[in-house]
Amino acid sequence: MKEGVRARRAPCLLRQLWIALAAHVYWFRVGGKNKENRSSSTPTCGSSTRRIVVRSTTGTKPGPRLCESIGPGQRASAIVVGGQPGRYAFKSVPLRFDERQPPLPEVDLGTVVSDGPPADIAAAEAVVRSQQVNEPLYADVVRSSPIAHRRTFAFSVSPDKSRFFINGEVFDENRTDVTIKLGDTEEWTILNQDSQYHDFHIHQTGFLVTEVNGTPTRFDGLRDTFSVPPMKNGAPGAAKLIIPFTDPEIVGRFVFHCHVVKHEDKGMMQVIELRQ
Ligand SMILES: [Cu+2]
Repeated sequence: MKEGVRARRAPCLLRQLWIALAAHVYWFRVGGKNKENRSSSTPTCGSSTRRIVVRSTTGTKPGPRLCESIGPGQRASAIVVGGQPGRYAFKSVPLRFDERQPPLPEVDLGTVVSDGPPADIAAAEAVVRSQQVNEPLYADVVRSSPIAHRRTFAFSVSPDKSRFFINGEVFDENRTDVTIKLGDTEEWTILNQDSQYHDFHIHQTGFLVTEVNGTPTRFDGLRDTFSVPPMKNGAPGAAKLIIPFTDPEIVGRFVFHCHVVKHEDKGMMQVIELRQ
């Protein structure tokens, strides 16, 4: 397998059958170790926002797709049921990263080899279902928390692309951009006023994505990075987040920024101060 892609048989970790191809169970973890948004010809997993696809290369028809956008710094895990014994391509699918540029082409990420005795999928699923915890999901606790403040942050770029802004400002480590009280849960709207994806990333806490371009999402986990879609037809891309600033250990100054290194280095970063 190439960098950033691992697969192993993991029937006990089965949570959801995303793809039912045949008799083998695999656990896929895909992530961007490299935070650069490199050119499309760079065959590094997660080097830019991708869609990940698992497709049969031994059958006559393409297999179903696992659709998850993976931006710089993002990770995704999925359980899939593998195919008949054989070799399977693991690759990204073309993605228009920048509305003003042609789509990034498909990139080979690795090869999955399926062989050995079939896993007992029904038994694996039964084990997982028996492990359910009878407590509210933390994501649901966050989702239902009262919102102390609502804020909007617009991500934009100068015409010559030399400066990358959040709310019209470039990063200044001596400036505090946002002051927050410990214990508050806030709703942030991230607007992308540029033609390319920007990857919102915050230090010290996860966040829930509740809406993308006005459409509610029901992903039941917290993230630390999310690719905010680009501006289209004059309308900015938009992601709505709920962020719990509730952990006493994170009191102090920290940052949020675009996870594309070239963008954060050119100013797309701000300072939060979380106070007691
Ligand atoms: Cu960016």
